[in-house]
Amino acid sequence: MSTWIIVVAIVLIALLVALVLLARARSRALAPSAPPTPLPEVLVSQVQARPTLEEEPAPLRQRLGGTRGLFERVRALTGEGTLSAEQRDVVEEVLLRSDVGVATTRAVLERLEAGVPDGVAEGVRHALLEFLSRDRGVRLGAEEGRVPVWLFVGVNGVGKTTTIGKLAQHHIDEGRSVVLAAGDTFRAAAADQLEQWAQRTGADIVRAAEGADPGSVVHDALGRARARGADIVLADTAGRRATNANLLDELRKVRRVADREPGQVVETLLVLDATTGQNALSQAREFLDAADVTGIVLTKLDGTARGGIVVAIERELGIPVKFVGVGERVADLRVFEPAAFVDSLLAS
Ligand SMILES: Nc1nc2c(ncn2[C@@H]2O[C@H](COP(=O)(O)OP(=O)(O)O)[C@@H](O)[C@H]2O)c(=O)[nH]1
Ligand SMILES: [Mg+2]
Repeated sequence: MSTWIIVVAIVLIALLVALVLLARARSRALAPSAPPTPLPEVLVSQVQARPTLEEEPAPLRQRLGGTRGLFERVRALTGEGTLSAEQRDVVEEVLLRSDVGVATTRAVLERLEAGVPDGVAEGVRHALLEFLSRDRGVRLGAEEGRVPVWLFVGVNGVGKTTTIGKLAQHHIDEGRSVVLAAGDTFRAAAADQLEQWAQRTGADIVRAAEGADPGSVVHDALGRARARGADIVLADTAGRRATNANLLDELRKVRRVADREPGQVVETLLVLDATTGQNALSQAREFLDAADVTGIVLTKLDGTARGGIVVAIERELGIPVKFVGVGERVADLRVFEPAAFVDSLLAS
């Protein structure tokens, strides 16, 4: 008897559920269908920028998406021969907005005014390449019996430590043994960050307690490198001090130690953050006097940077950009290649 009651109850409940579902389906069918909501732009760009898991280098034009977007109006200019007034205005506005800077923009326009036989975009491409024609090879070897040192300088937060970590991986991939010198002793966290890179890449590291003399860290790193027959020392430095004069003095001292036997500074790389635009230029000028800079590393060209700053820096400072950072992964540190860079902005 009770079994029957349960069976009837289940059947009734099932009927009830079916009725409710039917009613909901009908009301949905009758309701006017809402127009599909477009994805907000910001979400789209985040999804596109999401790093993939593999370390395959993404095409440069994709990493430089922001700057490429700015150059769209130049790429769209048609016609050849002479530059019209409207075309001139477009080129001027785009170059200025992309941080090429006033002086360099003027120089590009002068060249275009002489004629654009292959079209405006091609003319701009040529002019920019002309300003990026320095020798940008890096030195890996030192004198007999000395250990080559790459010294990294730049203000706090520009990407020095990250760049060192990425470069350590590149050197190791090419078969060189690397010693990292944690010369930013301003905060313990700076050495911790470098130590993480050492663990990740298999590089050796020399570090000291917070507040220790950065010169002695570099000195010890050189001793270690020589004892172990390491191929290169990558030396981190602090990007802040109580006053700027202090910082530059300290850099001079660190440099002297790094350049004394058994060490030899073969590259002093000034790291600049591309997103700071024209500010990066004035920062650079301060460091140039103090540090004998042999090359620039321009980081954060992905994101909101306006990549024309590469051209401004190289033309106005006369120092070659040797590496660019286009993201946070190891594969995002690239040897700077002007043709690939300019093509990624101007080729259709
Ligand atoms: N998007 C992006 N972020 C970067 C790049 N290089 C460095 N960063 C980030 O910039 C921040 C500061 O870097 P860090 O190496 O600590 O700067 P440091 O103070 O000069 O040593 C970190 O969050 C890095 O991940 C780059 O090329 N692109
Ligand atoms: Mg650092």
